[in-house]
Amino acid sequence: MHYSECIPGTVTTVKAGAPTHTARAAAAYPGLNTLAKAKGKVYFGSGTDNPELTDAQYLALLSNTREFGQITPGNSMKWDATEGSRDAFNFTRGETIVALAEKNGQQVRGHTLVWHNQLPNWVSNGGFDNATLISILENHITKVVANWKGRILHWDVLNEIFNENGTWRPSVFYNTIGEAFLGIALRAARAADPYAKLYINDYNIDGTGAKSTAMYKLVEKLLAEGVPVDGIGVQAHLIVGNVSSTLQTNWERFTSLGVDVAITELDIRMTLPVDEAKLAQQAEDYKKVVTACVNVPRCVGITVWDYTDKYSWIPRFFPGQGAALPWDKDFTVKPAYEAIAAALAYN
Ligand code: 9MR
Repeated sequence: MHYSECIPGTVTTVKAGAPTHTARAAAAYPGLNTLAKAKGKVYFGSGTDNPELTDAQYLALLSNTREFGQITPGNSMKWDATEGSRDAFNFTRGETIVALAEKNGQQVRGHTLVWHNQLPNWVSNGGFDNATLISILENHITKVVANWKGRILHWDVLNEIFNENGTWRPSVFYNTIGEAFLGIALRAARAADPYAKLYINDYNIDGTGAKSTAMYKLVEKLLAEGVPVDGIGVQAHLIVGNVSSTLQTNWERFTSLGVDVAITELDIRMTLPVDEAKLAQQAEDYKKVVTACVNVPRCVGITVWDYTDKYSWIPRFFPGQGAALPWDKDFTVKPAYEAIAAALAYN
């Protein structure tokens, strides 16, 4: 039996000679989102991006709510996409993703309001004084968040604010406004949409370490000051064979503060070419991440940073590496898929 026969609307062809054992295994599961919800999670989701939506095979599987109950726009809600020039907003591409999610019955994670990257030149090199930059920041957040008010489950309000050693990452916001920009941003987001849960999102905060401790201490401090923060986003851009053994401990520590944790951009990359041993190790690594989330009650959901290797960001940013996602570039499931499903089903 082919995978395409088992799950209609996902795969239309199976290449002759392609391995089918994992495809058959996948057909034995009811889908990752179904399994995640049965475990008490809010969703299993995927990142996506506007250009990929013209790929019918891609779109059909992305829209399958048995697999994905949540989607995140990979680029189209970022500052460069939404406010390319001052106070001139464009919500078109972001709206395409939100409307798709609503049509499918999926939740949206809004990504991202304040980031040092994909920030237009007019902001980063504008030479604004403190008061002006605060008003620019508040205006951006207020207008973007209000535009999708009531339609966004989580907002990644702050993205990648720490250096690896836990000190503040320099950015036009930090350099001009200082640490106060964090509370200003979070309060503006809460005021514009009281329904959305507000997240601080970062990478390399998977396991314990200096950066994770900095995140923990920041959230503790913000909460003590009455600043609204509902969750910590653990991006989880990981490397095969190199996944921390302290995921659960770290996420328990985060949630002990009274906030949620979401795994927001999960992928586990390998040095190419792909071989069976690497795929097997990758499956083990995915299992580790998913099991840790299952074991932490306030780990609310897992989002892979797109679901197919066809549209992964990894080869563009790390030449010679890739194959980081549970579906390969031909939309065939890898051993990682079965490992995720099993971790959700049996833990
Ligand atoms: O997936 C995004 C890719 O298409 C963009 O080219 C890139 C540009 O910075 O951003 C990628 O997404 C990033 C996310 O917004 C924040 N965490 C790291 C992700 C991978 O770079």
